[in-house]
Amino acid sequence: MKAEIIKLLKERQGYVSGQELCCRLGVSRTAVWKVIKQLEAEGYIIEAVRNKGYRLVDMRDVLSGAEIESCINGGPIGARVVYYEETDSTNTRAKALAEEGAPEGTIVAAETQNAGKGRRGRGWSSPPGSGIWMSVILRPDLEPSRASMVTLVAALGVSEGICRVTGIMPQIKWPNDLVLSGKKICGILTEMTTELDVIQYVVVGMGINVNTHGFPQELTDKASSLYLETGKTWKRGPLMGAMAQAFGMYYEQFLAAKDLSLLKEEYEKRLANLDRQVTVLAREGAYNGICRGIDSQGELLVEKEDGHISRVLSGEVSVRGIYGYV
Ligand code: BT5
Repeated sequence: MKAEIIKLLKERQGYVSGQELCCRLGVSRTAVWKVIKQLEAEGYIIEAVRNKGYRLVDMRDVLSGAEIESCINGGPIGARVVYYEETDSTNTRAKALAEEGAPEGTIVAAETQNAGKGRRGRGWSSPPGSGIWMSVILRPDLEPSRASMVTLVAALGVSEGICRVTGIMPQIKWPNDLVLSGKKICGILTEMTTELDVIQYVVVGMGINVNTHGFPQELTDKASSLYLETGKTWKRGPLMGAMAQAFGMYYEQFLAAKDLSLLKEEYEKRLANLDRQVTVLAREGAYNGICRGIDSQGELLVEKEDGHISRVLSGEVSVRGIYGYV
């Protein structure tokens, strides 16, 4: 009910009458009034005028389950939202919920993570009040070997969601980072559980630095935030809604093709590495080449000095630009 009230207040330019809220939600005026009081305590600024009703004047950057739900506008991502003030890692929580049967599209988000995870055992800095730390449970009907492509689909969705809200389009550093001015503003961690070679679920975790004013010393050279790049603070709920919608749209296209053939062009438009020199740190040794895009399986195409194109599988290697972080 709370999410529906927030949504109605946001959609309406003017007043929403108490009567309308009661009728739409099938609850008493007192119940509506109680929710309005709760919302005010959380940071929504609501004007109440006798005989007119309630009007949302402004709001702080509130993050809550109801706020996130109110920002979801259909599509496969966000059918259910689970929110924690604090948790260890939203990926860990999402995996536990998936084991219990949580449906595809469930979003698990937290105000702060005390054990945020990066890839290969690395950590992810997730302080309160500044970022989006969220994981999405997916249950794609695909061969497990195709699941790593979901990371690229998510990167595209997050980039597009940010673009729709802020007007700036983060570039993608293949396969899992979003960058602005050569610094990382988002990282993605995809984890999968299979049984008898069938995907049980995929959890895609996204960490986005939104209103971060500063980073721990070891990150200052390579990390940035939407605030630092735009000079403005952004409300996280609408950003999450836009990301969920864009990710959902691209995810449906990915499922239809079972690969990235429909998304390759869109991905390459944002690919920070494109036509730039990259160093591939392969198991058999490092080599240099020019990035020529991705193929329909999401592999990075790297042209070696002898003109041969090698296909780099995500997870097998890491790619670093020779100059700077990108
Ligand atoms: C990633 O790993 O970039 C994946 C990060 C995924 C985080 C999300 S948050 C929601 C969900 N729940 C989780 O527990 N995780 C996911 P990787 O490519 O391994 O990068 C990790 C490295 O990025 C670290 O070793 C640091 O150097 C750097 N780093 C840590 N925190 C950062 C931050 N907030 N912003 C930018 N860089 C950061």
